[in-house]
Amino acid sequence: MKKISRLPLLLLLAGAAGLLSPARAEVVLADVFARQITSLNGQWHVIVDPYDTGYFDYRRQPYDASAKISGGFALDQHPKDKTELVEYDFDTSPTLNVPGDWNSQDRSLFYYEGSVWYRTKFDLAPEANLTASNAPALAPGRRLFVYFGAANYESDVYLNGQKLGKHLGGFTPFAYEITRLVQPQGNSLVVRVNNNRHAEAVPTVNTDWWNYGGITRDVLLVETPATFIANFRVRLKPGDTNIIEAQVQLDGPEQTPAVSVRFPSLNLAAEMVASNGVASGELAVTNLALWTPEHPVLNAVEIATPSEVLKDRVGFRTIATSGPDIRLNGRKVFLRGICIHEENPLRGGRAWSEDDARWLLGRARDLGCNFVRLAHYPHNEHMARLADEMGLLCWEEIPVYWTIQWTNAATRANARKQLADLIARDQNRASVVVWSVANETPVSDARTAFLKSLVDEARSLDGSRLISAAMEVRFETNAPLTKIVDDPFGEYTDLCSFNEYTGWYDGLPEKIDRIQWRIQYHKPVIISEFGADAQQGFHADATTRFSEEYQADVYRRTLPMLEKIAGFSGCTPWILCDFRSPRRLLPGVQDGWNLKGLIGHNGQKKPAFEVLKAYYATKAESSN
Ligand code: GCB
Repeated sequence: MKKISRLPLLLLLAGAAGLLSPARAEVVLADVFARQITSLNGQWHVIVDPYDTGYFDYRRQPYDASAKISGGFALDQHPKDKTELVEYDFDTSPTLNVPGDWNSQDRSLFYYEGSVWYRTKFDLAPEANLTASNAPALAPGRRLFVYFGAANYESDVYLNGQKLGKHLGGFTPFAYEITRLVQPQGNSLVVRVNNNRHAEAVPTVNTDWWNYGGITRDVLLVETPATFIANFRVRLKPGDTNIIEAQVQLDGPEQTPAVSVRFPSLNLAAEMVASNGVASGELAVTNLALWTPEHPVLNAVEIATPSEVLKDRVGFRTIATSGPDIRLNGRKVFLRGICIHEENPLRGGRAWSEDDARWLLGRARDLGCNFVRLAHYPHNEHMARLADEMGLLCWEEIPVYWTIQWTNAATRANARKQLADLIARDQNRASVVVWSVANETPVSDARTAFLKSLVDEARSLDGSRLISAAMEVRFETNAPLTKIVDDPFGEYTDLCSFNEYTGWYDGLPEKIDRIQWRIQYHKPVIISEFGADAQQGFHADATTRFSEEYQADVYRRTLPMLEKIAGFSGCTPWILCDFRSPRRLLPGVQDGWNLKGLIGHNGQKKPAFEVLKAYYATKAESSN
C-alpha cells in the first residue's frame, strides 16, 4: 500500500465543504504538473477479465447500474470469514506498471482486447497521525481529485466502492473529485479499462496503429483549495503583439474573487476580479521577445487567487496564413516536419514519459525539423511542453481517422469532446500551431458536415491557431499522372494538407518524377504524409520493395516533385520511427510493424533519414 504524507494544511478564505459540488462530473485541471500533486504511478494489481465478470452479473446487468453498486470487482472485497464466497482477489493478483500499456508489459496480453481491472490503495495520513477512525482525510476547505493523463479506451473509475464516472477516449485527460469519498487510510481506487474497438467510437474499429490498452499516462492525486484555477489562457491579442490577453476559469463556490496574472521576468501584472467564475484582462507590453523555433523564449507566468498560485512558462508568437504562405510572427516559414506516433520503438509500447518525449523530439531535431505532426491522436502533455522548450512547432490531432460514423450524434459529441479536451490542455503551448480534426476521411456530405462542425468548434474555442486535416489526393483514370486535390472540406481549413503515396501505394518510384498537380485551393500546401516501407538493414536495388534503397529513392524523388507545387509550405513525411500495427502481417518482413520509419525499431537510422536531413538543411539555409 502506498503511504502518502498528510497533505499540508492551508488557511482558506472561501470554501465551506457543504458548498462543494458533488463528485462524479469530470473536472478540468489544466497545468496539472504545476499543482499540489501526489503520484499514484507504480505497480497496480490487475485482473484480466475477458468476459467482464467483474462488471456484469450473470444476466449481463452492470453491477454499477444504480447508485449503490451491487457487486463486482469495483467493491474490491475480501471474504469476511471462511464462509463467504468472493471469487476474485486484487491482493493476490499480478501487477502491472502504471503508466503503461498492458500489451508491452505482458506477452500474454500482446494482442489482448477487452477489460483489465486495475487497483491501487493509498493513504492520505500516516497511521501515527490518526487520533480517531473518523478523522477527516483532508484539511477543512480543501478539495481532492484523482486525475488520469489517459487510459485507452473506456474507463470506469471507482473509489472505495463508489462510482466516480465513465470516460470514453484513449488519449485525453480526465479527473474526478473525491473530496467526500476519500478516507484517511486504506483507499481503494479501482479502474476498469476496456480497449474493445467499436464502430461508433473515435477512433473506429479500423486503424493502422496498435490498440494499446491500459492506464497509459500518469495518475495523480491533485489537492486544491475550495475555489481553484481550473484553467487559464494567456496569448497575444489577435492582431496586436503589444497586448497579452488573459482569461482565468475558476471552479468552486467563490464566483467573484480577485485574480492576478503576473509575468515576473517581463515586469508585467494585471489585477482582475472574476465574474461568474471567469476573470479576463489585458496586459500592455512593449518589445516582447517572441517565441520562434530558433529562439524559443518562454516567460514565467503566475496566476493567483487569494487561495492559490498556479505557475507555468509560456511563449508568445503569432501564426497566420497569407494566400499560399504560412507566417510565423509575420515572417514566411517553411515547415520542415516529420510525423510521429506516440510509441517508443526501443522500449516497445506507448510512449508516456518526459524521457520518451525527449527521445522522440530529439530525433526530430537530429533530422533538422522545426515542425512535428503528432499523429493520429493527442499525445501526452510532455510532448508539447518539451516542444515549447526545444523550439519545435506542433500539429496536434484527434483520432477522427479513416471511417467514422458520420451521422451518429454520439460519435460527433465524442469527437468534439476529445477536441475540446485537447485544446483545454494545450492552449498555452506556443509550439502548437495547428489543430487537426481528421485524417484521410472519405468524401461525402455527411462527413464534410461532421468535420465542419469540428472546425467550428476549434475556431470557437481557439481562433488563434491554424485548423487543418490530412485530406486525400485523387486522379482521373484517364490521367493518372495528374494528382487532384479538390476535397470540398478544403474550403473550411486554413491549410491545404494531404497525404500522398506515389511510389508506394501508387506505382513505382519512377512515377513520382512525372506527376503534375491540380490543387483547387489557394492556401499553404502541407504534404502531411508520404513515404515507403523499408526493413532496416535490408539492401537491394531501388525497385525492390522493403529495401532501404527503395525508401531512399522515394524520398529522393518526392522532395523535388513537391517543390513543383505552388504554395508548397512544408511536409511531414510518414514517419520518424517504425511502429507496431496489427494490419502489417507480411512474415519475415513486417511481422506486425509498419516499416515506414526513418528509424528502424532497433533505433538505427535508415538512409532515407539522411536524404531528408540534407534536404531540410538546404531549406533551413535558404530561409535565413
Ligand atoms: C496513411 C495513414 C497512416 C498509415 C500510412 C501507411 O495514409 O494516414 O496512418 O499508417 O498511411 O503507412 O499506410
